Amino acid sequence: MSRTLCALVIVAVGIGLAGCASDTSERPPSGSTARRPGEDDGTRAERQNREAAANTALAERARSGGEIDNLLKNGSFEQWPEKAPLPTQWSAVEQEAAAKIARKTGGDAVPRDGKIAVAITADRGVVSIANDEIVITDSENANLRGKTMTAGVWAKADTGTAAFINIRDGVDESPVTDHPGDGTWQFITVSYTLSAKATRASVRLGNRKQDGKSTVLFDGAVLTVATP
Ligand SMILES: [Ca+2]
Repeated sequence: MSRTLCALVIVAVGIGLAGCASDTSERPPSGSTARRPGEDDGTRAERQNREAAANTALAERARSGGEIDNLLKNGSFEQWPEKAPLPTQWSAVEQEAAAKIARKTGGDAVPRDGKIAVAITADRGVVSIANDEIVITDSENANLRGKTMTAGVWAKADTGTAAFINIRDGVDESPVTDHPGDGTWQFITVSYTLSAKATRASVRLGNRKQDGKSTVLFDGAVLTVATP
């Protein structure tokens, strides 16, 4: 199926890109809104309400400059040696994505937080990074399993459906939240209840424009356990 036809199919039916991409890691992350094991319609709605409320709470705290209990060790990308391809604690999700990721200081790309931001230029597929330090095992961070987590980041993009954030837990992933594309710094959030079998809690930030030219900026990423 051609790329154009794929795009038409997605617009028309609003489904994912299954069957159109050769490499699943390069699909636009659609995320799962499906019912979880053991959930009925009522408990599913309850979870979704809890996640929506957590999004609002984190966004309000970030916009007002309130304190956030951030689990990310390098969410603001300040630890990024000049010659390193990626900020410390962050990895490229797609093969060769590192070539599309740049360290931005001052100038046109004034960082939103501290002195360094990350710029991600679109490729023909999705380009994204994810933090890699929060591993979940029976003996490590096991308390995060089943918890509702909220992630947020300051993002800047001139075009819609480009800059996105979502959460991955090693089993599944959350839906995506996009920057509106109005060219200003906006704090975007996403909440997700981790699987009882989660193996990690990672925030994925990327550019899903797939036009080979649009560049988006991210700074000040946070990941928190949502308070009930
Ligand atoms: Ca920064």
